[in-house]
Amino acid sequence: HPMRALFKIPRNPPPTLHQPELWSHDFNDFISRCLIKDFELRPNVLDLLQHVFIKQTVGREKILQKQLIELTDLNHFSHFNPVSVIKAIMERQTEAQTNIVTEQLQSRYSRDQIYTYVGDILIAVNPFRKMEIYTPQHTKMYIGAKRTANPPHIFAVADIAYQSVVSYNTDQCVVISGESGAGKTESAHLLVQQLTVLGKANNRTLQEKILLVNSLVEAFGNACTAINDNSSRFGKYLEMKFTCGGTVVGAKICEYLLEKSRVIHQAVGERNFHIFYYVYAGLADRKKLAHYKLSDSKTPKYLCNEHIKLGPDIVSNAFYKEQFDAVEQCFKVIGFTLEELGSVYSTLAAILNSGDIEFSAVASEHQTDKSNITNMSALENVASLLRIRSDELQEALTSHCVVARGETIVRPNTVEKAVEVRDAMGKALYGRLFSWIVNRINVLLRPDSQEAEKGLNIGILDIFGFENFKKNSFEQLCINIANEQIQFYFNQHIFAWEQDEYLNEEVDARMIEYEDNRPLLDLFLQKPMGMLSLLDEESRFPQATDQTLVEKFEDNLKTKSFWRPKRVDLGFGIHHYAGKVIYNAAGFLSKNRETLPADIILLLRSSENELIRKLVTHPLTKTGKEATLLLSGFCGVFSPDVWCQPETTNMKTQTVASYFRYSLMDLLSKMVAGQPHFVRCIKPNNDRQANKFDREKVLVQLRYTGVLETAKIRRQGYSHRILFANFIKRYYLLAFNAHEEPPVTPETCAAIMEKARLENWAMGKTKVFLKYYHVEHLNLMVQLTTQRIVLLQACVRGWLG
Ligand code: AOV
Ligand code: MG
Repeated sequence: HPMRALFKIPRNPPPTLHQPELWSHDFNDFISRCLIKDFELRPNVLDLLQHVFIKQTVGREKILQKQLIELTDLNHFSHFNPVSVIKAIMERQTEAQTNIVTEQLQSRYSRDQIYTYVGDILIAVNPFRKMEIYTPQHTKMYIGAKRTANPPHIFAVADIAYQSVVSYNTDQCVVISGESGAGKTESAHLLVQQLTVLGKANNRTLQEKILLVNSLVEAFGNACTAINDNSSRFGKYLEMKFTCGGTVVGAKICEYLLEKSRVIHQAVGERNFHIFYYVYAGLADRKKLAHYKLSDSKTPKYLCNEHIKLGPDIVSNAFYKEQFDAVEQCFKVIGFTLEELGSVYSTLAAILNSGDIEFSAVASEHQTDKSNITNMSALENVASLLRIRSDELQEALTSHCVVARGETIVRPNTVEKAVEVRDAMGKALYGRLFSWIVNRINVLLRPDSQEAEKGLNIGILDIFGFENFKKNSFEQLCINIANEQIQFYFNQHIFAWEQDEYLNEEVDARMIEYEDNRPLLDLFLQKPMGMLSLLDEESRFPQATDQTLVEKFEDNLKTKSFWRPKRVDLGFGIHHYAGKVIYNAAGFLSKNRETLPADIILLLRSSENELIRKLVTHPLTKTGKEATLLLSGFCGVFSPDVWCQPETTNMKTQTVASYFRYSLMDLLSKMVAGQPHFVRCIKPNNDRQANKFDREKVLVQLRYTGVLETAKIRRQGYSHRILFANFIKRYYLLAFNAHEEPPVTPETCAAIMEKARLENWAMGKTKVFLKYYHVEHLNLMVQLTTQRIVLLQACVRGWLG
């Protein structure tokens, strides 16, 4: 039949289509469900149309025509020709899909419904204002509720993750993604909030502590950027630990890739990490500035930008003071000692003071490249705060040792070099302080060993979102690669694995095309010719410059995703999955090398302050060999071999790029271990305004995150695949008597499915393939059946009694 050939209609249409009651009574609903909700014309709709048109059944054409016109806006048809209608519908599919999802989101957004499900993925559109949907009533409403019983909500995601942990005893992982300012961090907070309630933390303090941990690490790891006033400058993976019974017993944070360069420099319109301002204002309030060698009239250099010029701006800021009190409270509740707190403040104050150490060139007859410290008071301040000797600090900043032919020679530092050492010290101290706080939190919130052994995890991933500023540097490159990697994980999980499984199980499902960003990740991560490897290689040459680096990129990276824009010095462009970004390679090499001279490390180790000594004694993060081992042991679908082969050359110092690579793999290995749940945050406008829905902006995000393709695969694909035996064990009650033991065969499964009146499932070789709504339906039916059995038994007992 021509229609069959044209639309590849299966020879045996599903039996239900021949049951007229299905489409005659419920016709409108059926069509609209297929066309609108599924965002595409499914084969069975074609079947249905064929059935109606070709058999000219009961003169329904007029009604159908009207309905189709209403639904699809195909009013330009002068006469009703089924083939052209179907063709036109198909042509408009792509366009319609995109528009329908956007429209849906927009109309919901205008009704204050910021959450929407696409399949089992939650889309969250940032409201940019306080919503009354996180009250204790809402918390209650979403506990153990069927998904369709309540409007979509982030609490429902927490509930599903929690119920899965308890029912299936497997780790879960919630992956939150979206561009900068889209609402990831807020979503992560809400998840933790709901999970602590679900986990019925019987000791209230633990519940409180877990909630506070988030705020605490954010005070240290978040900052105001041009895009987001509370932008995460690190990646955070928070694991909540549960017993098999579902009680929360502890938590653990892994932090990734803190943007340390922010300590010493902030771009125009941006700020340093929140904590510096909080501490400054808080200490002023308590008249303790002098104690920490800070001035209330002169702002430290590291905090200066065009927003804040004067000390008083910070000192008299009431919000900062409040935040300082809150942070201190967090520290105390979580269990930090007062002594530790004092050391934390001293370290922060030392970093701020160190930024004010200035150098001048000393011109002498023999050596013109020596440097001198011009303001000794700043040096003294730093030394006293760090509890080290100031003369040794002076020496470590203005000179360095070289070992030549077994002899140690002291060489002076140029002003440039001295500034580099000073800044490296500031960055290192801050980075290590941050890691120390996180480690300390982990110790304080560790469940006692017995519980931890059998423990289950729900991990929540909240990283820094995709960024594209006017000027993008090394930090943006790392952030965007991390986002690229998360997108890859998403694709692998949603598309690649799914399709592999269909093939293996010989299930006939239509393949969905999606944007595979693997080539891009290869461009960054491949060894030895990927961008990060090239950067490392160039970082090893002392005479290399940022210019030679970009040239090296240009010579080696031959792909359309990389280009050199004209008229931009040191510029190069990357076409990321989320858009094109122009980077500026100025500073790439020094940012990548980031070496803290041994003299400084040794000096800090001699500190009389225990915390300072700790910061430089133990490597707080895995380095060198250990990292390489992890990398080489972790290859697979998520990280192909070419990304994680061990280093071939022996790097004396670990570079930021190689540490970054290690962190990415570490992060992935954690995510892969759990069953994922996805939350996609969408930013409705660039102005952070409430009630403003910029359609174009949303469309772009929907396109690049693959939400539309996800919608398709979640509708067409089968989100649940259950082994025959497990399926029968869970659901046999629906078709068999309680005492029966039906054989583990596909036929038994089919019998259950038919009894439950489900359609559109598929039978694999070893598994039943179900859509998520099937599982919900089955679970509900089992619940009802069990209730009925219990009732019956009660009645029978009543009769007998
Ligand atoms: P991000 O985490 O995705 O950005 P945030 O979670 O920090 O984004 O959200 C940015 C701002 O949007 C917040 O400070 C809130 O003002 C607002 N917001 C987000 N979600 C909600 C919500 N559910 N209700 C009310 N306001 C909200 V970045 O960390 O920059 O990638 O690196
Ligand atoms: Mg964030």
